[in-house]
Amino acid sequence: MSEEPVIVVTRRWPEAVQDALRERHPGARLNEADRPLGPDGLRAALREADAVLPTVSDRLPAALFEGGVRARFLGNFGAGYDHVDVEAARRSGVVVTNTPGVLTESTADIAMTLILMVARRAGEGERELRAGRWAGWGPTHLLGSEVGGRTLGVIGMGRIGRAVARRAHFGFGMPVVFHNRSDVGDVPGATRLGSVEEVLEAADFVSLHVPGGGEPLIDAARLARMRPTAFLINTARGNVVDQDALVDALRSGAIAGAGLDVYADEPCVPETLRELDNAVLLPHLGSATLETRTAMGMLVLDNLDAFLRGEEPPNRVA
Ligand code: 8YV
Repeated sequence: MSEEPVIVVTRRWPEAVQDALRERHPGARLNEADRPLGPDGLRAALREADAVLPTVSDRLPAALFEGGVRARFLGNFGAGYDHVDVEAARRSGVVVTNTPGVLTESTADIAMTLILMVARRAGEGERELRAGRWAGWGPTHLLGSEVGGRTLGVIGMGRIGRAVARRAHFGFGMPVVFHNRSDVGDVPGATRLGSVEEVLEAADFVSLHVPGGGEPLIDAARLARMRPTAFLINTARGNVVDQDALVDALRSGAIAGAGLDVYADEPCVPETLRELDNAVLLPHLGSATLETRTAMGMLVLDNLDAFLRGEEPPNRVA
């Protein structure tokens, strides 16, 4: 690309990344106000810019690519990209990249946070105390479940699944069972089972680490395979779980609780879920550390610059 490319960043990024982008591409359009562009703004960005750098908060369905776009590069700030119709992007000649690897540890930490919070009723306790409802220590006050020694079931043994398994097994002495569609070789401290159902039946905590998109992997029938004392942890994507079926399972006591960081239609979280005390609900914090978000942004820039130099970007997904 001989002339200075038009680059649109859809959200505000950590300062160090914005500084690096300004240095490399002084004309880049940043979004200091951090107001999501929305469908019209994204449609316009795809038509005005050579490179658009979106996040999970930007939906890019096929309709936005219809009629042709100017953009040749979509550098997603995030590992998951089910908010982008990558087939439509490919058909329009747009290269898509993501940011895997750099958010593994922070996302695994949030999965462990949810495991501990939901088992030990930490959210309930905090709400009680802050509301001035705590009447003092009691032998039967807010009794939770032990975590150490309980079985963790991991569905999707990629980078993040492994990082959670490592924490759980070596940090908390938890036996780990897992399911992965393809063979992933040996995972220290973990046993591979033949199906999702076997993991659901065996685990005290089920942690999901699969990509989003398509039909929910965990539907009513699969929730029914879990133990009534078990907890479901989701740091992957909201659409991996049938959210209404989950509400039913939490209400009826079919499962003991859930720890969620992601939702089907973010940032909407239905009242039916918010009113449940046995659900711990975080606002998509998986990768939310300054270190990780900075590393994610730098990886977006590396992919962008490789593309602009005419090289294959390191994290191309389409
Ligand atoms: C990111 C995530 O913060 O990377 C992912 O897939 O879910 C998050 O941790 C988000 O995607 C930013 O776009």
